[in-house]
Amino acid sequence: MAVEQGLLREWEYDAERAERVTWLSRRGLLRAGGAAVGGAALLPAIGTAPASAVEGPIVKPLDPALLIPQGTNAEMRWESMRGRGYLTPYDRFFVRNHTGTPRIDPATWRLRVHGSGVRRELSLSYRDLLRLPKVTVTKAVECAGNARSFFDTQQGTPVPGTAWGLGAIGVATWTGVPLAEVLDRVGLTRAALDVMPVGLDEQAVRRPVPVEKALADTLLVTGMNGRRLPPDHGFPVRLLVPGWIGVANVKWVGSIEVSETPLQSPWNTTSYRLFGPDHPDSPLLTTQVVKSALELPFPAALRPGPQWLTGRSWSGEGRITRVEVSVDRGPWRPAVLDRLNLPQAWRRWSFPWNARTGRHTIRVRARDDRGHVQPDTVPFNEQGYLFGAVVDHPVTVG
Ligand SMILES: Nc1nc2c(c(=O)[nH]1)N[C@H]1C(S)=C(S)[C@@H](COP(=O)(O)O)O[C@H]1N2
Ligand SMILES: [Mo]
Repeated sequence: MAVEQGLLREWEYDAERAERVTWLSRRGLLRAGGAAVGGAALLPAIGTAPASAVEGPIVKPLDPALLIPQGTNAEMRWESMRGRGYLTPYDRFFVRNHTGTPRIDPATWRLRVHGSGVRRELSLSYRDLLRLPKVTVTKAVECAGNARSFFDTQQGTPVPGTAWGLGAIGVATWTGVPLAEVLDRVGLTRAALDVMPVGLDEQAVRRPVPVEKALADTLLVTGMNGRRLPPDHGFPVRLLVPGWIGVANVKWVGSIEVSETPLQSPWNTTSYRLFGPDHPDSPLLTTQVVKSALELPFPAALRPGPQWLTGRSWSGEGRITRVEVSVDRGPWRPAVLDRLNLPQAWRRWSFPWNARTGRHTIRVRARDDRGHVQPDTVPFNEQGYLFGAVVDHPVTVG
């Protein structure tokens, strides 16, 4: 279980304490409670009986200074992260809803775990779940289509789908029950293969993860940034699949199917794969690629003179080890990296720039500890996923 052991110390290092973490790992403390819930929770599941949910638009206020409306979704404004702490505050955390946000009553909600891959079915209430051992981790959730608009504006190959800039990402502390704890209680069969959480939204958004990933570090999340998980982000319970594309992190989970045979849904067959001539095998998307963003509006306007450009870089597979900046296609120069560098989250950096009047292009490229470096272009795919190329950020100084 990947618990961030160093979380508290890293927080103390962080200057901005506004979204201070209050829920640190209580795994030890909750052990006894976890054992006690076993008996009460192991009631046979009767039918599916999902909580009835009324679905509507995004619930939280959408401050135009913090978020850009994108249909049923909202994109974080990167300039709203300048000078902020490590975490993305709730008020500007992006929202990606295929349809809308269902309002779910935790009193009637149940989580049903079933399928050919479990020895006995299980049905948990919200209270049952809260009594299981919990951990807190700091991880990014990022849409597979983040930065999709650059397929059009930078590579001249428009793609359908939400035309995100770079703001379909956020980093939060997620508090939840390791999915392994629940799968322990149902008892996996030897041949258990796929684990599919099903959302209680209109389309029942669902996408399987392999049992290995489900057992490794996947969480059933009930808390975000030290508070109860908000409706738009999946209340009462969402999945956190660290490092994987956004859609794996299914919100409003009502049931989980464990199967001995491969599971399919629209979200792993007709979408969230790479389609196109450059991808003859149509690979399934799992982990996220390396990206970087400046904490500036797009395009940006700045005053002339010496100043610090700031931004963040991230990777779905690990930690960021190098960030370089190029002005007007000049030489790549290293940025100054912040010490705090959590895997599958992001790393903040800054770059000194003496801005001269005129139009400029700022480019940022990062490298992760697996050796992945942001390329200049990415091969086309029809649905515009994983745009990890260096972005040309237009800046006017005057
Ligand atoms: N049930 C459900 N889960 C979902 C979605 C959805 O529409 N319905 N959207 C997915 C996608 S595509 C992304 S990118 C993330 C976004 O999480 P957020 O809205 O908390 O930022 O949730 C995922 N989980
Ligand atoms: Mo997404």
